[in-house]
Amino acid sequence: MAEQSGHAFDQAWLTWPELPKGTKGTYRQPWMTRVIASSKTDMGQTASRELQRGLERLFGVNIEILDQMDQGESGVWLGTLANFRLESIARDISVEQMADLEGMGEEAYAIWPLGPGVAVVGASDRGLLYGAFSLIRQMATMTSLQDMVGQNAPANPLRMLDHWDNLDGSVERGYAGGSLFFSQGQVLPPSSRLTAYARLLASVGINAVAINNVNVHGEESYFITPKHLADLAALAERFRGYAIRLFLSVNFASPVEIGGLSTADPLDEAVQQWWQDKAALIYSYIPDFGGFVVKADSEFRPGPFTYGRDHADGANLLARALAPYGGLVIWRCFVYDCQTDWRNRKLDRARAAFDHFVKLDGRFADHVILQIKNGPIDFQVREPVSPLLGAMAHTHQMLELQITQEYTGQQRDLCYLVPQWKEVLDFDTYAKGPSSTIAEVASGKGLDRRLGGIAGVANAGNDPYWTGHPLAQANFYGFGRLAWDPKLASTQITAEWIHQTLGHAPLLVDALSSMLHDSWRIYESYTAPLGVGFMVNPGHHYGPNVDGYEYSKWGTYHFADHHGIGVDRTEATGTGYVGQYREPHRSIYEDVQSCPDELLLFFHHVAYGHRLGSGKTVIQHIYDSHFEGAEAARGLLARWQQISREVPAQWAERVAERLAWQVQNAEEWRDVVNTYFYRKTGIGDERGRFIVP
Ligand code: GCW
Repeated sequence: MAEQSGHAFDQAWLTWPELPKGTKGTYRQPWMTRVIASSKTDMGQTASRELQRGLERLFGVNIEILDQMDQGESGVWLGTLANFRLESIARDISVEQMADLEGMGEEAYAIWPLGPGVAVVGASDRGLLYGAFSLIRQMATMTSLQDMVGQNAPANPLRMLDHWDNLDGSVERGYAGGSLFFSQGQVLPPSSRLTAYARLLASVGINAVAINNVNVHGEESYFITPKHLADLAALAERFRGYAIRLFLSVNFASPVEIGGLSTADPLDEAVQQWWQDKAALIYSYIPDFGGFVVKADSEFRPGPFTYGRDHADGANLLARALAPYGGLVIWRCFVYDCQTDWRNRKLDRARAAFDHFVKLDGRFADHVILQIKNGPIDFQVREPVSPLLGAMAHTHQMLELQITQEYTGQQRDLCYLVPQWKEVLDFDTYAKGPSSTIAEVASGKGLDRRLGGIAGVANAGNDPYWTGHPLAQANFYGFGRLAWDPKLASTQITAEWIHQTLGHAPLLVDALSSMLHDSWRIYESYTAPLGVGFMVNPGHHYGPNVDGYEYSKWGTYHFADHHGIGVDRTEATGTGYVGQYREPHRSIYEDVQSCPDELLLFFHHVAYGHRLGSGKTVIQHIYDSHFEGAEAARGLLARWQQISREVPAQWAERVAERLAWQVQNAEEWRDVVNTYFYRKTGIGDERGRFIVP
């Protein structure tokens, strides 16, 4: 990997830059140079080595690992609750506290005072690994030892990354080089790069990874056969060392395409047997195999509809095969008609997931989790929250976010998504009355469900910085942290990432944090206005093309004419989509006066002279936001130049290069969008700025 002045780029947020001298004093205690590794399992040893590495880097001293703690000594003690009790060192910790930790599940950990030192206690070895990373993270952000004390467990059972990687090494919607797992038709053998990746995942608590594209075609359909299983098992083993379970995306038509059967009908006995045999085979190679991710009847992928069956039939077929081994079926709800008639304004793609799935509530097997995108359309910079989340009281569900920036700048433009995800997670569905937030619903707790979680479409590849744009690492990091604890403040997540990745200078931390925090709104302001979405170039989805999808079959329209713009999704006069929400959202969105400005064109078709809540007309808002957005994009580059000397030169250059691209992109968006609407409406900019006539 590229290295410069001791900065190994592939360490990302595990770089752990040395703490400034003054801070070291607070922590510099003689006992801190000793890690007592009480757990002797492989994972326990991994945790100890991480802690050793973290402390060495943060404090710039050598740290020794000891097997046990001698009488009267202290240190950073690391072990499981079982080890803790056995060593009878638990004098300051009450029986209740220990029982508490035990009750929080195997992934929980505690940080407890131990004499003058500190103990990191895992409910299991997995908890221990998370505890070790937590101690380092908190030291890197200079948290006092008193403030670290306490127990911690993940809010979400499943914290997952979905890779859209293909066997030829390409990555669908990937903006960070090629696949980490595949190249030229081969599954790559586990490498040090894979270990580095697994460490990054474990450090933020990711515990599941699907490594292949949900669009499963051709050779990837054979992943569940002996042709590839031994190679995949080697990857699974490497991930296992970091408490991560491997999942695979599968092709619903496999029984036909690779099995020689004449049907893939979920109610056909031979098909059921076929999947059961496959499950047995997979588990003989990968004993802790996580399960299948399935995209069915969506964007030309096969599914149960071919056989006149529904999605419960389809998902249950696979669940029955995996259930004996504890495997899960993660069934995606991104199901809609992509061959729609754009001339029919009553058809509405936004309705599709809810219309397909809600009626199936109660019919899904226990091992099925429905995976639901955050918005009803497709990962736009601004969308309302999907009304399907929380709408099925008897079905396991999880949230799907897109970390890879398909529609949010493709890791060329800076767009920090943590603030967007926070808005989604905090949205109240009212599923069980007030405070049924998306965070509660996704975790399963809000619906009294056992399973649940958050999946993110991964944004990393074999790029030396992992993510193309080095600052896009913050999205990767932030996703993991929010999946662990959706209540974390985005400012805290950002600070953690900067301290662990780049350094501790207050100027750097403050200025970079505010750049990151401004970036989503900036991106929103120069792209599609007021929640209307999809004014992108067809196919690759980067850059402006206002009518790119307007007369196509994909179901993503803005309906701009010379009078007005937007999609009427009201119950009164539109597609009725608004009716999928519970109150009070239904009334808020239905009424053009109460609908929030940023979603106005998603829900309503209005005249260009319509006044927004902000007091501006729609057309003036379009002009202002695009002029200001392009200006703010230029500002990001200037802001970076102020702080870039604080980071390694190559890093700084890569970021500067991306920010310069962003300036061009933002100007192109500004000019194309403003010109389009000026020509459509004939209404000039109140402030007389230049728009091409
Ligand atoms: O956002 C769209 C993408 C497709 C993707 C699809 C999906 C993997 O443009 O590339 O396919 O969503 O989520 O299935």
